[in-house]
Amino acid sequence: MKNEEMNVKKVLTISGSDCSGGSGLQADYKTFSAHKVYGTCAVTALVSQNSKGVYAIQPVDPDFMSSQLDSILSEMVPDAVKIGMIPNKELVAVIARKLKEYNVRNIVLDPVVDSTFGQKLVEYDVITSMITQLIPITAVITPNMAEAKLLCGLDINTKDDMLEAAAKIQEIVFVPILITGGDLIECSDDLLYYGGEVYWFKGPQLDTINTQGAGCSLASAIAANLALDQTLEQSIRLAKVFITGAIGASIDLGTGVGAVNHGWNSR
Ligand code: PXL
Repeated sequence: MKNEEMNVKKVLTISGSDCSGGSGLQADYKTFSAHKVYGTCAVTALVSQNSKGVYAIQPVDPDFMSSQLDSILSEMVPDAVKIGMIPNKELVAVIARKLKEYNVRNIVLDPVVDSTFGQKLVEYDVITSMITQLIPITAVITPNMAEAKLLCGLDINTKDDMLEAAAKIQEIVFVPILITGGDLIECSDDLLYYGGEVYWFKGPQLDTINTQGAGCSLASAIAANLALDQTLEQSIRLAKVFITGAIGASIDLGTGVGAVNHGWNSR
């Protein structure tokens, strides 16, 4: 049977490589497999890290990024795209240009800035370039509370703060905004905000530090669900269930921050 007949959905991740396997494109690929979609990847950077910290970052050359995207997109337009760490504005420009050239849709952008350990993964002007060039073509952006603060300048500690921040970000970019609430104290509810409409996706605050890859995996699960023809709201709802299970079954690597477990619901 050919792939077309089996109707395998394809999802592209444009992300950094995390050699420790917890986050970045490695987390995205595990998420894609758990959703039974076919993954492709255009690597933005090689990140040397483990459960205790980030030690070196090697961004790819913009021409190489352009070539990776041509290689993939000239042959196979994906059903959805997940974008994670983009280390510099030159790469933001290439990615935006190529996604527009190939008219790619269902783009989920996780505006990654810091690693789990608080170290910067991207240059300071990346957010501004994303706002002008990349965010306008996305189906949803998925900032955590710290990233949302960078987008709008407001301190975010509570659910009310999340609402205020989302409304402010909406004035800057008119696309759906999902602010993830993993850093809330009492719960980890996520807020979807679009055009004044508000949806809360409820989640418990789980008692673990092993959350490496949670943000990456949530965004790639949303992309996988969009590829599988779910609505945005349903894609987020399913992704929230997936990531809550994966954090609940997270893997203690024994040294620093452990990783979420993508296989939590398979045998
Ligand atoms: O979790 C954010 C993130 C995204 N992408 C890569 C990373 C990290 C965190 O360390 O290494 C490649």
